[in-house]
Amino acid sequence: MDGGYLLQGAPGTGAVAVEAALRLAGAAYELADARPDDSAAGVAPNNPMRQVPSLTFPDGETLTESAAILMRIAELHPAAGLAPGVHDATRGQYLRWMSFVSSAIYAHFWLKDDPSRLVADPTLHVDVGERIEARILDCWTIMERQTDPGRYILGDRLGALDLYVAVVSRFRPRRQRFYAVAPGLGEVVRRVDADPRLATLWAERYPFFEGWDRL
Ligand SMILES: N[C@@H](CCC(=O)N[C@@H](CS)C(=O)NCC(=O)O)C(=O)O
Repeated sequence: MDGGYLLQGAPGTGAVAVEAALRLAGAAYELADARPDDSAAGVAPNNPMRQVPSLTFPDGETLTESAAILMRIAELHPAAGLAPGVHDATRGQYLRWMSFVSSAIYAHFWLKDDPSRLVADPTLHVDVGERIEARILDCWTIMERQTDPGRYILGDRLGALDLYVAVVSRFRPRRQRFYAVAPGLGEVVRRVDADPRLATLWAERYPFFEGWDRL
């Protein structure tokens, strides 16, 4: 790893938000892509939840949980301005919404991606999926109403929260439906999508293919 970071991730997952933060921080990292549910591929040793992302830091510590990883990167690279400082007026809201995206929204995908984990009857799986998507849209609606973005969610500087929302809002029910319930946050994530510093990352790890925002 040569003193850099080692990211266990996969394209089109929350790991892409972590990659975005590392790139904006100017931090060198290596990728070890893995299928999230595949212990043989090496996910389980880093994350017993068999999920990505996990990030091994230059000091050898490995963290799981995307929100914690993003916040830790932000605090280790203060010059990148990815998070408000401890005494900044927006610090509380930063902590609040990072936790919210993780716990109220991202956590749903454990069931959304495989409803049989909690619901045995396969005839109910479509309904479960639709109800989860409705709940996710309710959560984005709440975040939209309780935030007042400038160029970015907490003000004029692109930070970890913007990266997190830009990536997680691409998961189902996809961006078109996100834009419909969260137009203000929608403007922010479009700005993040268009940031030239991230163009290569999106192209390589989460491309904007035809219909990406609804399929
Ligand atoms: N709480 C975790 C959730 C991570 C997560 O759900 N990752 C997905 C990929 S986007 C995954 O690995 N899913 C496989 C699974 O849950 O079995 C985090 O925030 O890092």
